[in-house]
Amino acid sequence: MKMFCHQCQETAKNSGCTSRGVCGKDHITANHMDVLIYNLKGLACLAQKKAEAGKSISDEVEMILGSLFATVTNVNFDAERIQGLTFSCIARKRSLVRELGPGADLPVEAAFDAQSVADLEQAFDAASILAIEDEDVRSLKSFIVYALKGISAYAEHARVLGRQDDELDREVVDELAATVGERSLDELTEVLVATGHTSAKTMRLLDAANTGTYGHPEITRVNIGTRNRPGILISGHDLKDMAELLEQTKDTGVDVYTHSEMLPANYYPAFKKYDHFVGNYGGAWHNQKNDFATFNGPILMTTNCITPVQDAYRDRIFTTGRVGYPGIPHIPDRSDGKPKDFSPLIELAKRCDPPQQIEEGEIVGGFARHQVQQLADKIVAAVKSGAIRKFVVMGGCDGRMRSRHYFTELAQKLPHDTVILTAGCAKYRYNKLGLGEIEGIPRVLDAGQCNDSYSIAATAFALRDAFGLEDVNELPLDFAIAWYEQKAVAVLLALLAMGFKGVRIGPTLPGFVSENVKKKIVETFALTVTTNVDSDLAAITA
Ligand code: SF4
Ligand code: SF3
Repeated sequence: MKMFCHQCQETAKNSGCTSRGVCGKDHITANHMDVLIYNLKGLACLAQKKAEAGKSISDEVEMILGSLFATVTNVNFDAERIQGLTFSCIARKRSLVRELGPGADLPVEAAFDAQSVADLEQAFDAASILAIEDEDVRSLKSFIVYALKGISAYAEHARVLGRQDDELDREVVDELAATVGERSLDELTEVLVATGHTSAKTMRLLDAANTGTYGHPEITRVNIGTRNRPGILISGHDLKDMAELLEQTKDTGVDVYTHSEMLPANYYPAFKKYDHFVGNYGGAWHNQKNDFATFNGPILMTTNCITPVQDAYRDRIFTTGRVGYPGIPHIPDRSDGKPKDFSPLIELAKRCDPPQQIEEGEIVGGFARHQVQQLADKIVAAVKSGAIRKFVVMGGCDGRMRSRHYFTELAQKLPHDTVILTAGCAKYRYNKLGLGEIEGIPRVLDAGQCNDSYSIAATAFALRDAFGLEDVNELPLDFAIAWYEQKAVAVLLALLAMGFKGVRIGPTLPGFVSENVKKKIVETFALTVTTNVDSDLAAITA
C-alpha cells in the first residue's frame, strides 16, 4: 500500500485510495498530507497549553486553519507546498515547546521534530490513519478531522473578510487535540457532536462575513452565454479574490466569468455593479477539463476544486490562496494591506481569444436567507393553499461518477408541487433543466455556494416560525444531500447539530464510517442514505 486516503466520496471502492487518488493526488502528496495533519494535531495540543496559560493562540489557529484547508480534496496537489506547511508547523511547535517548557506528558505528535524531507518520510507510517488499530476509533477520529478540514475552509473565508471568533478558535483547537492519544468511543462521539456545533457557528460567522461585506444576495438571472471580448474565468469560493479581480479588470477590455462554485458571486449587489462581469461559464468542477479548454482565456482557481491540469489550458491556469499544483503559477497572498496582484492574468487575457460559447440562456439564483424572507408571505400562502406541498433540500457537492445521475433524475421526477432548496455545486445536476415555477416562486431556490448552506437552515427556521411550529422537523421538509469533500462533512454535522432529523445523504455513506459508528449516527440522528430514485421519491412524497 503506497498511501491511504478515504476522506472523500469518490474514494476507491468506497474504502480507500491506496496507490493513487481517484482525484489524481499522488502517493507522495498524500503521505505528506498525513504528516502535516499529524504535526497539526501536535500543534493543537501545544496551543491548548498556551491558551491555558492565558496567552493568545491566534497565530497557531491561523496556521491550523490554513494548513487543514490545504488538505481538503482537490485543493493542493503540490507535495512541496505541503512539506513547506509541515516545516512551518514544526518550527512553531519547536518554539512553543521552548516557550512552555517541555512537559513529560507531551504527545508524540507535539514532540515530533524534523529537519529534512527525509525526516518527514520517517513519520509516514506513524502519521497514517491506519496506525490506529481499532476501526471505530479510526472512524470517529477521521470523521472529526475531516469535519475540521471543512470548518477550517469556512473559518478561513470568514477570517479573510475580517471575522474571527476566539471561542470558535479554541473549539477547533480542542477538537483537533481530542483526536490525539487514547480516547473512548463515547468521548470521541461527544467530540464529533461538538464539532457539529462548531461547524454551525462557523457557517453563521461566514454568512455574516459575506453578507456584511458584499450585501445580501438578490434574485438574479445569470447569463450563461459569452461576449466577444477576452475573459478571465474565476473558480472556487473566495469572494475577496472575486472582488479584487473585478476591480483590477475594470476598464481593461477584459471580461470576467464565474465557474462552478463562484456562480453565486453573480447574486451579490457589490459585484453586480460591474459591466464587465458577464455571467457564468460551464458547469460544476469536474467539467473543468472541457470548460477550461473552450474558455480560451486565463483561469483563476481560488479554492477547491482543481483537478489534474490538462495541456489544453496548462499555460493559462493560475492558483492562489491554499490552492497549489506543481508547475502552475501561483498568485501570492496579500501583504502590507495591499490587494493580490492579478496583473499576470489580465496581461495574458489581452492576448487570448474570447471564450467559445458553449451554451446560452440564463439560470436563476440568489435565494439566500434574506431574499427568501422577503418572499416569506408568498411562500407561506403557497404552502397553505396546497400549491407547495414539500421542500426538498438537495444541496451539497457534485461529482463525476455516474451514480450522481440520481440527483438529476430525482429533481426531474419530483412532483410539480415540490420546491428544491439548494446550495453548493450539487445544483449543476438540475439547475439548467427548466423545472419551472410555482405561483412565481422558482422550483429550484439556489442559496449560493456550499459556504452558504447556513442560509438554507436559516430559511427552514424562518418557515418554522412563520407557520408557528415548535420544531423545524414538523415542516414539510425532506433531504437528498449530495456529498463529495470534507466541507460537505462539516455541513452535514452542522445540520445535525442544528436539530434536523431524517437527513438523507448520498450517493453513498462515507467510506470512513465504520459499521458501529454508522449504527450510532443512524440511531441518534435518523440519518439515511439514498437508495434508488423511485423508492426515495415514494418516501419523499408519502
Ligand atoms: Fe482518494 Fe478522495 Fe483521498 Fe483523493 S481525496 S485520494 S479521491 S479519498
Ligand atoms: Fe463543490 Fe468542490 Fe463540494 Fe463547494 S466545488 S461544493 S465539490
